[in-house]
Amino acid sequence: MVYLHNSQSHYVDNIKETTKTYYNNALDYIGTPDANSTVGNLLNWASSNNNNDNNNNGNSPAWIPEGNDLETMNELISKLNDPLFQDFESFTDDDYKNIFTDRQILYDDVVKNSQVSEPKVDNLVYKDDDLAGQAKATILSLVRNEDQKEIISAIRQMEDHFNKNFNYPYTFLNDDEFTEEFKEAIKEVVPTDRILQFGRIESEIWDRPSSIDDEKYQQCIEKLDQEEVQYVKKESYHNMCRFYSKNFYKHPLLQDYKYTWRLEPGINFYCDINYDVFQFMELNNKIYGFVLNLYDSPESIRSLWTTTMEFINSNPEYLNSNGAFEWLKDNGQKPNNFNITGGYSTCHFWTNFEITNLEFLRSEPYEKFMDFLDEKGGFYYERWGDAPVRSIALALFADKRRIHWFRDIGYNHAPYTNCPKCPPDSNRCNGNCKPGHFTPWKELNIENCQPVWIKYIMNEEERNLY
Ligand SMILES: Nc1nc2c(ncn2[C@@H]2O[C@H](COP(=O)(O)OP(=O)(O)OP(=O)(O)O)[C@@H](O)[C@H]2O)c(=O)[nH]1
Ligand SMILES: [Mg+2]
Repeated sequence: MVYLHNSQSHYVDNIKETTKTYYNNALDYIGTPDANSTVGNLLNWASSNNNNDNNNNGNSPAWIPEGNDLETMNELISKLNDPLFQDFESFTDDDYKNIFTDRQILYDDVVKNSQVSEPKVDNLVYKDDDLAGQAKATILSLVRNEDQKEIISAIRQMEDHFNKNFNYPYTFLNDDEFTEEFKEAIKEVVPTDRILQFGRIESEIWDRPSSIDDEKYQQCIEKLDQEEVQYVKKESYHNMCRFYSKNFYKHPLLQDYKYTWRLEPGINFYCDINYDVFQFMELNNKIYGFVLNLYDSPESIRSLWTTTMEFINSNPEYLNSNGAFEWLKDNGQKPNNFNITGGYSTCHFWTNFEITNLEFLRSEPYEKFMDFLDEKGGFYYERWGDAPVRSIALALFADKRRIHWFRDIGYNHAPYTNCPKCPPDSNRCNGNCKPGHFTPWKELNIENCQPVWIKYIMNEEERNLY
């Protein structure tokens, strides 16, 4: 259940409006025989949030207003205005080199040299347990028909390493109709009892909104193209980033789910995951799980941070006093990124892998933040990615203890890998990847922001969790 503050009935109205938009479109969705009832449920859900009910099946709500006093809010804002290294003006090239070297040593120490098996909690759920496969969760893939081969490879690996034991459903979304060939090909690679949902995203949700000025858009992307911002000339990429930031979790096919695990074409999983990761999230009160975190291309998000601070200055009550602020404010590894963006490290969770508690995305701060960003037009006038957008929201509004690094999940999306070192008696990863080998290109190691997360965000308990 999403928790809403007493005074948020206008927010409920917004949800209802969005719901109605989807309702009007839902009849066209593929593979949604019960579209009417799904949407009916959603409308009930939206109204039921009006009664200020924060009961969440024993689990804490994904977002709780902290009720900080003015002084605390001002302190939090001033932390967000300060760089992590305040004495940076006196830094020499050697100082920067030393920071990076120390961080690489830390990364090696934690990832290359420390053995990892499973989280040391007493509530892991294994395949024959009652709770196995019982989370309200789906594996989610936004994909095109032409990505059939690559998504099938990803599904096979998901099944082999995890889902054969847990039988979670898959949800496939597309801005176009899925072909029969695509759907049949997917059905062929999974067991017959696997639930598969195929949904279409309506063009009014997917396409560039009419509020974007066409001439300005063309001028902006020309300029960013000259700066070699990747994919900036692909309008579909802008659409995808906006969709994954502010809309995917409102899709009717996702309304009954609390968690999604995002799966992209062309990725690799290297290690068996023998416990139910969704139940790990649920039973340990996590709202977000990631495996890799990186620095971003600063030219693609030139005004994202200043826009964010504009939002925060008007809505300081959303800040979490236990947010991952240092991670946002690192200026020791890629100071140019920090300067170009006017104060953001550009550190972000690499969202091609993400396990998300959707209740966080459906919460008031996240939704309001998305509306604010969308109005500014940066998904098109720049090329704001869903990864920095989601990451900033999490680092500002969520308690950092509820964001989990799945150190144990061996994963690759080229050119980066998270590869754990297994104990000698384990064949969980079967030598499929090289422990601690972040990338085959040495010069790309500087793109790794994980050492910042380890050093400044994780506490002793989290470091010893594996
Ligand atoms: N249906 C659909 N899916 C898309 C479109 N563009 C991207 N996607 C999906 O959105 C996700 C991210 O897109 P990618 O092209 O992989 O973006 P990326 O990971 O930044 O880029 P790569 O490094 O090339 O993988 C993937 O799951 C894609 O399948 C599109 O136009 N239509
Ligand atoms: Mg990709």
